[in-house]
Amino acid sequence: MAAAVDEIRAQSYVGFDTITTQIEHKLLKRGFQFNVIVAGQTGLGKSTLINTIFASHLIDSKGRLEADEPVRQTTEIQAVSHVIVENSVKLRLNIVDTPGYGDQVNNENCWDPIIKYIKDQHSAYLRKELTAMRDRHIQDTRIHCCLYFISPTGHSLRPIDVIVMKKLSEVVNVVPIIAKADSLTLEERDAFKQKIRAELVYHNIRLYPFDTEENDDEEIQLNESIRNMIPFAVVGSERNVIIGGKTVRGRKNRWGVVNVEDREHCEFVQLRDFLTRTHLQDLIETTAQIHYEAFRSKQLLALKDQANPRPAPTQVAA
Ligand SMILES: Nc1nc2c(ncn2[C@@H]2O[C@H](COP(=O)(O)OP(=O)(O)O)[C@@H](O)[C@H]2O)c(=O)[nH]1
Ligand SMILES: [Mg+2]
Repeated sequence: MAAAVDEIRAQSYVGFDTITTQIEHKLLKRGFQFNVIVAGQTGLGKSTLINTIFASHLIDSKGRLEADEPVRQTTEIQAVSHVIVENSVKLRLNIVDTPGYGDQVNNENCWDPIIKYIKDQHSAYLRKELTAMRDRHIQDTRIHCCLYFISPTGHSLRPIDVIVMKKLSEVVNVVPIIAKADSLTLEERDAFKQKIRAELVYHNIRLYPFDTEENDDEEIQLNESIRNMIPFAVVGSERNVIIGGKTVRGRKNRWGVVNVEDREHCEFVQLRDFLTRTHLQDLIETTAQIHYEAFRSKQLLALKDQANPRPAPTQVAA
């Protein structure tokens, strides 16, 4: 009996279960695109951190390689592309560095260029999507993640952080980061993290990840675990130091050495894992489904209104 069933199965096998391999093959050939932007006050270590996160991969890139090269003050929004290959998976990484803000006497609208940059990418994508002869695969420059740097004061968010994070969270996945966490003790760090989470709730700032009705229990739990982790308290360094005979990325100070990649010292590894191992795909998907979709429908509605202007309300005689 069992043999007969096997026989029927063998005869009716058409092979569509290979679809996963087919998809994989196609995706591998095309490669993946991931675009990150950094934002926050000048001097918080934004340029340093992005160089630390992808340091070992940036050998063949246009980024700054040696710590001895002069530190360039970031003066304009600047995108640098890298291609990273791991086990035949190709990742095109675009890192967008921004000048700091918040150090002028008048900080009004200092965040505008960053918001504009993000919207410009959405608008470029939409334009390509709408052309009659659109490419089969559109080059994606939409920003998938914004790392937002918070000063390690240990007290609370600055008013400008509240305003800017709120604005940013409307157009992009924002991941908050406590910069230069080596200046806080572990107790101070944990208290500050809790304080910031409470303030985000108080100010009604809704950051990535977003719960949707389609999420299953596993996804809801995963989202909850991210919310309990943010903001990531990190340390960056472009220099190597030697600890116990091993060369590591670190910072030496009067009391000892901070090993950037030691989970006991800071949350750098957690942040890197989050970005590259666990949430890469979700950040990309959320950008397309939530942020870009919102932008797109707003633009298309505006276009429709332009084409068929609504009749002006008739004046009612008094
Ligand atoms: N203590 C400490 N200093 C850092 C850290 N990251 C960067 N720095 C230093 O802070 C200064 C400003 O860094 P930079 O990356 O140019 O900041 P940006 O203006 O935000 O891009 C440099 O002297 C860095 O060496 C950190 O995690 N801890
Ligand atoms: Mg910089």
